[in-house]
Parts: sequence; structure tokens; C-alpha cells
Amino acid sequence: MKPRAIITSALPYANGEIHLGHVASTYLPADVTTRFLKQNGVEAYYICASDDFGTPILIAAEKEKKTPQEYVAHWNKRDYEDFSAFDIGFDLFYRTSSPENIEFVRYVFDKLKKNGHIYESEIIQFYCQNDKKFLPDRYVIGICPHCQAPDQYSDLCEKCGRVPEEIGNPKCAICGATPTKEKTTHYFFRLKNFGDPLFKWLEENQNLQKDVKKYVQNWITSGLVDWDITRDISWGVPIPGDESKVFYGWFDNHLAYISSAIKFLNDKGLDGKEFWNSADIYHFIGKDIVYHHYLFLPAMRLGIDSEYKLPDYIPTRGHLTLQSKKISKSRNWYIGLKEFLEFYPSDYLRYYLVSINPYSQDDLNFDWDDFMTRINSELIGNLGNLVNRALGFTKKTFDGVIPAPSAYDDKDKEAESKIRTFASELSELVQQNHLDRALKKVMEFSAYFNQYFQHKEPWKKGPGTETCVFLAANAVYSISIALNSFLPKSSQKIWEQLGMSGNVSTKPWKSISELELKSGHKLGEITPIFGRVEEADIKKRKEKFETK
Ligand code: B3M
Ligand code: ZN
Repeated sequence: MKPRAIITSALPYANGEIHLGHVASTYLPADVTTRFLKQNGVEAYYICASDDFGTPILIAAEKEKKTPQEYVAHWNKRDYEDFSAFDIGFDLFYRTSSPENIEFVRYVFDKLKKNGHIYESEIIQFYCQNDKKFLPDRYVIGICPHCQAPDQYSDLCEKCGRVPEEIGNPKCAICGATPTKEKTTHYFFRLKNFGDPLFKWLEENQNLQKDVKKYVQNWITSGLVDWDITRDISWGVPIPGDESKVFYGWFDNHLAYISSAIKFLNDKGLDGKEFWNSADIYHFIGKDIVYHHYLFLPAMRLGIDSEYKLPDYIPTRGHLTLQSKKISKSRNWYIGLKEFLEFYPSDYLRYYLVSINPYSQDDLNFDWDDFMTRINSELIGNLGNLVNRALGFTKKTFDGVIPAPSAYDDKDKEAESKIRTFASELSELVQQNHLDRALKKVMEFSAYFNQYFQHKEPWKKGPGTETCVFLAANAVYSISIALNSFLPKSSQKIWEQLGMSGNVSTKPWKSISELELKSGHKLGEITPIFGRVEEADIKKRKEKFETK
């Protein structure tokens, strides 16, 4: 861990609501990591932005008879509200259409050009004589040449997932007319120049996932192709020297990681660039955008002489399926984040999504029954039970005051050593990005203390009762701090029931293992931390997915 870190997660397109698929693979893992780093005294900032430019957004805005500015402003605000309700603690949620990003994108382009990584080339593009527009990407609909599916976009067939070289029976997506083909001049980024340095960077960076690295290196070996970075539309970052054209969205969006971070840091009175270059840089992403983050993004940074350092970590995770089927907005097979949080506390979702999400490209599945079982039997049956039992017993038997321990027997010594090693064992897992295993470790710790309590039978009030209560209450204290990055609200509740003041997130990580709850300390009010997930309720939630 370096003393500084900048954490980003893939920027959501400003054209629709955030759903469970989004948060599972990127926003939640990034949030947990940031909170953990902060607890460890790292000066860490979590930076994100809405991805505002691009053809799909322009089309969507036109459909709603809004200006693209109005349209993206709406989604930027709504996304931020939904993320906040889920306790995603961005230090800044900005936008790719910010003046800072526009200026930075143009600066990067000029520097790439100066360094010989940009060239111009004439290409043939569809053009609509009716609308007087070039028709890139989603502006053309036709038949996929690979699978013959009708009504597919010219830049992606949603049926077979391939990129059609030439779409059949092309039609303008705005007016339906058959487009003509016209010449237009575009800029290209010489990705080919970067095969060797990219290969070397991948080779040397030990923090990147090995399996992802391998297939990216295979792409490089099989030959990179230069990138068309120009779009003949009005909504985007205008190209210096050719202001009627704009950059392709993937040229400008990831630059907003840097421009937003620099704005945030400079506004804080820090030297943004110096901070960036001395920090650990994390970009959390889903596996569908590996190409952009492992090739395009680092190549562009290399192309500007690594003026802003390349990422140290690109934690890449699989996609969430829903009831074992692919999430699809258009088929209404998805759960909106906002809607979910109207029914269940954010910590339930955080618990569930972290638990089922390994540090790998494997897909993970949201299942309503599994969600209910895990919350009821693990979160409530194990953790809620320990907190209630240990603190409730102290309340009842010792008037809420932590007793002084007497002599330790072997079982007590073992329990104490569990607490002493907990902080470092847990920290190791989080640092290796194994958030699911780390959370499991907290649950194992809790299960251990449930058994310890059971074994000691303090309700018989025999010798050793005080020691048992002292250690069990200290285990709850450890859990309260250890859980903070995963379940911020619940961990704070436990903290308050422990009779502690202030915010638990400010407690240093090492406190987890230091048995800081001293005898004589008085606990707060004890009430159950969690409420059960009811079966009848889950049945209702599932209805939407059963009629399909
Ligand atoms: N806006 C969303 C996606 O493809 C896209 C990410 C940009 S990250 C710089 O998942
Ligand atoms: Zn197809």
C-alpha cells in the first residue's frame, strides 16, 4: 500500500438508470476497497463521472426532444442519487462533458499528434441525404452479416455479439431512408505503435490479473489495429483544428479519470499531477471493457510520455446474471438499484453482492432465494446473533458494563489470539482484492465467537464468565471496525450499541486486533441490528421474473 491512492470505476453512460449489474462488478468492489484504504490511513480518493458523449446518447436525447446537455444532466444527477443511496462514497462524481475534461482531451490529442501517433485518413461512411448527417455506429440499422438478425446496429449485433464489417440493407436510424456512402476524413490513433511497450508493461506489472493479462498479450501478438477516433456528429469533444467533428467516446471517456481527479485534487489545494504520479492508481472495470482499459488507455498514456502514470491495478470482474439469465434492459430483465433499495437496506445488497463476487472474470448470479437465505442465515443467524447475544448478555447480567476478565483457560487464550491476528489476516485478503474471501473471514470470525460463547455457557455464571463476556464483547468491537468498508451503516450501528461515539470509519484498522474495549466501559442501547427477509415478500419480488 502506498500512502496515496486514486480509485476509479467504469464511468456509467448517462442514458439510463443504474441497476444491480452495474454495482456488482465495479462500483461496490471499488467502494469497499476505497473505504478499506482510508481506514488504513491511505490518502485515498474515489473518483467517478458520468460518460456523457457518444452516438447512443445523442439519439436517446433526440427521441426525448431534449438537448443532449439537458439529457445527460438528468442522468448525472439521478445516477449520483442512486449511488449515494447505496452508500457508494465517491469523493467526486463528475462528467466527461466537463470543461476540464474537454480541455484535457484536446491537450492529449495535440500531444499525441506532436509525438507522431495520429494520422488522417479518408474513409467511406454512410450519409443520410434527408437528415444531412453522417451516420456513425448506432445511426445505421440493418441485417447482421454474421447471423442474419434484422434491426441490428452497424457497430454491434446484439444477437450474436459481433461487430459487423458491413451491415446488410442499411437504413438511417432517424428517418428510415437508405443512406448513401460518402467520403469523410477521420483521425486515427496509431495503436500499432504500442504493441511492444504495452506487452512489456503487462509483463512487468505484477498487480494485474494473470488470466486477463494472458489474453490481452495474445491480442497484441496477433496484431493490433489503428483506431478511428473521429465521429461526424455534433455531440462530443470538438477536434482541435476540425471543430465540425468530435472524438469517439472511447477516446475521451477514460481521460476523465485523470481530468476529474486532477480537478478534485487541485480544488483541495493539492498538486493534482504530483499526487496522481505518486499514488497507487486503481481502475475497477467489468470484463466487457478489457480491450479499452488494457490497451487503448495505457497506449494513450504512453503516447503522451507517461505524463500521467499508468494504472497499477485494473480489477476486472465478471457480469451479474439475474435468476441465471443475462441482464437486459430492453427485455425488462433487470433490477434497478433505486427500486431494490425501496425494499431492502443497502447493507443487505452489499453483503450479498460481495459474498457472491470472486476476484475473477467468472459471471456471478443474483438469485432471490439465495439472497434471502444468505441474509437470514448468515448475516442475521450468525453475525446479528453474536452481536445481540454478547451485548445483550452484558446488558442483562452486568448492567451493560464490560466486566474485568479473570484468568484465561486454553479456550480463552485461543479466542484472544483470534482477535490478535484478525486485522492482519483480513487486510491481506482485501489487499489481494479477494473481497468475497475477506467478508467470509469476518463471518468465520463471528461464527467462532458464537461457538465460543455457546461452549463457555456464561448464563450458568460459573468461573470464567467475566472473561467470556469481556472477550466476546471485544470480538464484536473488532467486527464493527472490520465490517465498516463492507457494511458501513450496520457497522456504525454496532459501534453505537457498543457505546462508542463518533464514526467508526475513523478508527485505525489496527484497532481491530487490540482489544480496546476495556472493563468498566458502558455499552449503549441494544436492539437487533437486522430484520429478517420474509419469504412472502421474496415471492412478490420474484413475480416479475416468473411470468417470462
Ligand atoms: N461508459 C460503460 C461500459 O462500457 C462505459 C465505460 C467507460 S469507462 C472509461 O461499461
Ligand atoms: Zn449478428
